[in-house]
Amino acid sequence: MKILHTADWHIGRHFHNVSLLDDQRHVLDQLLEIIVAENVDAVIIAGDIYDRSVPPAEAVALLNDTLHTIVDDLKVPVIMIAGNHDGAVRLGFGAKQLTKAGLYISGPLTDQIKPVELSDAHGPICFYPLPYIDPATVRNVFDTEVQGFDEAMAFMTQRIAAYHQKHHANCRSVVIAHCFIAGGAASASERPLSVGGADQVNAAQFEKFNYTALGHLHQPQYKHEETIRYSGSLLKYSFSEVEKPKSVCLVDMDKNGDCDISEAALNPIRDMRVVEGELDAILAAGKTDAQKQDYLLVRLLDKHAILDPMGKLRTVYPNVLHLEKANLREFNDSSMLDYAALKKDRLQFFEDFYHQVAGDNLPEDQRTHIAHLIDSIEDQDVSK
Ligand SMILES: [Mn+2]
Repeated sequence: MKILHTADWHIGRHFHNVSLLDDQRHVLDQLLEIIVAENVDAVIIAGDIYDRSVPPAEAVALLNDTLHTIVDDLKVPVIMIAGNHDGAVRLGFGAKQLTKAGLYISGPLTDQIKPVELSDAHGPICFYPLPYIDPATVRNVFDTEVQGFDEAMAFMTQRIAAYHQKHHANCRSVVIAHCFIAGGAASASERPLSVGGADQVNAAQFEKFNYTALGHLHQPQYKHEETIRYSGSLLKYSFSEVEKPKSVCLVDMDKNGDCDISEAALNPIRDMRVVEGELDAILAAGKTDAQKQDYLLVRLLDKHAILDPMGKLRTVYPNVLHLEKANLREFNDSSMLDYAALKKDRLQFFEDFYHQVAGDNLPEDQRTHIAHLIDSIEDQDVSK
């Protein structure tokens, strides 16, 4: 069976106040092409379908169209779970009815463990969809005393493994979960599940399953074993991800449950990039840049003040979203109050200020000029 594993669509997300809906539609069209080209038998979406628990209407419409094409037109079943961004109850609307059509939605956690069974020529594969859970939810639903995310997930995976052993011991198994695997590489675009690393769960608890389709971490990666895997998000959702292209996982499972795994790239209309340099050089290079529409973070290295740098950059790069002045960043990093500095005179204060902003010493001619200026101001003060 060939399974397409994807996650973290975050449909409806905004980035620096720009809607990413067109970008999301573009890569979802590619995802549809991959399903056809690769003869995919089943699609897994491992949580964070929407970006918010109450998604905007256009986001609902885009998901509706996409699922309709996959399930109804292409006749490929979809199994999806609620992530920490989704409103589990809302996502699960109509779930029981939709199973008849081949759409399996796991909304809120229930005490029923019931796999989705899909078959290929070698027999059935049991898919166990587990929505995003926190320890309090597991305590409430199962009347147990689990503490922490790792214990809560271990409780669930042990229950699933025991159920599978009892009812489907000869079937292959896939678990779908939304969690932070300990040691995984995070990006700046995941919302923390709890503070201080207490949200991390051990990867080894998933080794009893033939494949584990994970969501939450936005970089494609695997932990512990190649079959315990994050597909990564649909798009780059932060400037921390500029170097990491996005993809979906294609999992070809054989009759023994062994998996041959590959990645299919997702190519956005607008990439996300960081551009660094002096304003004039950036503007000149931008004129021949084939990717002018990309979402940019610009890091300006100019030492002098510039009037309306954002306006100037946007004449060439319309989607500059964030601007940093590298020299001003140093200033911010070393802004601890230094009591010795308070004893300096006005000229020394200005020299320090110049050094922080320009990253260089005040030239002698300008120093003389400023000294005269300060003198004349101080003379006026005295005359009052
Ligand atoms: Mn996410």
